[in-house]
Amino acid sequence: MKNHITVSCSFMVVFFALTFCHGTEENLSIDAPVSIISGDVQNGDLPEYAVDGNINKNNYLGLGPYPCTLQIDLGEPVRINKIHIFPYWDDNRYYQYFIETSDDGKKWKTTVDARKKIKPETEKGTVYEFDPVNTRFLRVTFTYNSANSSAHLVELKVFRHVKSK
Ligand SMILES: [Ca+2]
Repeated sequence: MKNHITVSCSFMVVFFALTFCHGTEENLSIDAPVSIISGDVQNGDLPEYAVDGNINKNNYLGLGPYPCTLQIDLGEPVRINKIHIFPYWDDNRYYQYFIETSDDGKKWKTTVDARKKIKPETEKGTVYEFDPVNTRFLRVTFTYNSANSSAHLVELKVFRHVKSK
């Protein structure tokens, strides 16, 4: 019993330590509204699968044909400097895409440009860090898929810029 309590307490300490240390890693896009700008959502898929926090190969937004664009609304302008994207992965498949940001939904800035990427996707996704930008909206445009004519986005995470001390 004592060992059980000790183990439980250890887990709690680790849990709080991780929570505290990763407090800057708040995922701003989770459950944010997703709208489709161009392309058709594949049967059985839902736009919200792209931001539901579930990073599972069977939980993605299928959209096509490329080029196709989806938009995420963070609700208010926020300063961000990191995006973690998880396109679908298998074998040597890769996607090409770019991500635009906008604080007003009118003027757009290309913040991530992966239109020449040929590195295969993996379950780890791809992290992009960049100079902080103020944005409320993000648009992800897929321009190519090496496996077929559609885009498949398992998850996209957006992180707030936190000033270093
Ligand atoms: Ca998902």
